[in-house]
Amino acid sequence: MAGLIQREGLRVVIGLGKTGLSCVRYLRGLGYKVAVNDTRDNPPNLAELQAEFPDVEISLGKLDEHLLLKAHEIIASPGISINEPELVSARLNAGISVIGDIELFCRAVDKPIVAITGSNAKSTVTTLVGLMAENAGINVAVGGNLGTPVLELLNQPADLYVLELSSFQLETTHSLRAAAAVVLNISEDHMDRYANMQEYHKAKHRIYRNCHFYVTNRQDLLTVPLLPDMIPNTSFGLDKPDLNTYGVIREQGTSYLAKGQAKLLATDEMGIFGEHNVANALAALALGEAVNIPIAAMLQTLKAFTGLKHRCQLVVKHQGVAWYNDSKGTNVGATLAAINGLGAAISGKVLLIAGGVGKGQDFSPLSPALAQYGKALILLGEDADKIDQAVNADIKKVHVSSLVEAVKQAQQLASEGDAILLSPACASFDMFKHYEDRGEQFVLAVQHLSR
Ligand code: UMA
Ligand code: ADP
Repeated sequence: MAGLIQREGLRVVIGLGKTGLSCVRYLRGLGYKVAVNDTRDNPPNLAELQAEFPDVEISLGKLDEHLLLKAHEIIASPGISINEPELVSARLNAGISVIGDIELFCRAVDKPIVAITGSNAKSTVTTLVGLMAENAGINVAVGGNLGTPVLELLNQPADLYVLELSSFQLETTHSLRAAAAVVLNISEDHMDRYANMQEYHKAKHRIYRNCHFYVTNRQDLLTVPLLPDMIPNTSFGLDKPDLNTYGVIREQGTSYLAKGQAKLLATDEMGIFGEHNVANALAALALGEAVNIPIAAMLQTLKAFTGLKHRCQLVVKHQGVAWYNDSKGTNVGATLAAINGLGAAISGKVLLIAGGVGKGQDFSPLSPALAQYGKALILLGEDADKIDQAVNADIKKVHVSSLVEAVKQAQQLASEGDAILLSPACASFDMFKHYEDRGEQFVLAVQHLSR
């Protein structure tokens, strides 16, 4: 009976991006009355929504307090802050619950969920765990912040779900009971949405609530939850592992992924490179083991997987200079991993192309890595000046107004053995549609030069 009563209440979906549309479809499929509110005048998916659901009320241009107050429950897309005054008022003054699509998903699903968050490496680790399960013959569905809204995963039943969850998605989730949960790492990001690092940290740690097993990064204490010791857990790190934890054993010049004293795979047999990806592989192994993915399938996956597009991807080697596309490097932590990983692996120096929308970050942590490995810093986009002022390293700094110009400048400054790295440490939407667009434009410009 409770279900029937609930279905009578209006659901207001905020946002008409991918998430919003998937929520409307899901809720309408269950028989709920739905209205949509988007702060944009012309949001994506508007025509599609109107064609599919002509009777759904749509309110555009601002948060519509009047409509929100009529809701039984509000479903907010991750792109809208739940701290907007209209949403705070709906929650606190009118007692209306504000949830997200992940919450709807968790209420509907009784199969195990592997839940993955972190400032960086979420997509890589999520993809790895998904492929490991698939290669083991498990009926797995993979989605979340990675790209496919979770409610779309319900269209095809699965025995295991592997979800990438952002801090925004976790803020509106209450019923997650992950079979295995991880915060991979924490470094500054999204400071335009959080008052401070503590708030961001708190949002990320919601992933551990009611989990059955958790994995932490023992070299990043911000990933360790304050949970009772009775909850089974393990850790990963680039150091030598303790009994039952994951780490790296180094023997006669070779490094091995290891669990306890057991050597599992030489790191140079992995398809992805760099120390950060060794950490990512260890995290994936720990999560996979927690949901019983056989080790043979996991190791096979680590050998075969060569990485996702736009993450430290080699574009071309031209006249002894290697060009890398790390357009997904949208925060300082990711860019640092790329500079340090590449810098240690090449004979020459790194020329970094960076800049865009900095989301309120402090860029000064880039200084030591650039001082050690950098030759030039080529800056573009909204926060180019901020990066310039924050980076204190004895390297050449050049300002450009387009990516094509950045590529030309980089080519002129590079010499044999160097690597040119697009890893902006910033979001892309001041100059590009999204990070994929930025990466693709970079690849095109590089290919044009090397023809
Ligand atoms: N927006 C408005 N007004 C609104 C609603 C949204 O202006 O009323 C704007 C937002 O500020 C944002 C844009 O619209 O710039 C998109 O927001 P959205 O919530 O509609 O986004 P979706 O298209 O539904 O995509 C979201 C995730 N986007 C965000 O969190 C911003 C996607 O992650 C995710 O793949 C998708 O759901 C499926 O789960 C993208 C992302 O950038 C990749 N995530 C951030 C990150 O990885 O750093 C967290
Ligand atoms: P996310 O989904 O969290 O953004 P991705 O796997 O897409 O993570 O990688 C994003 C960026 O972070 C890329 O630039 C990638 O090179 C970098 N990266 C990958 N793994 C790590 C790690 N363990 N630590 C820091 N940066 C990383």
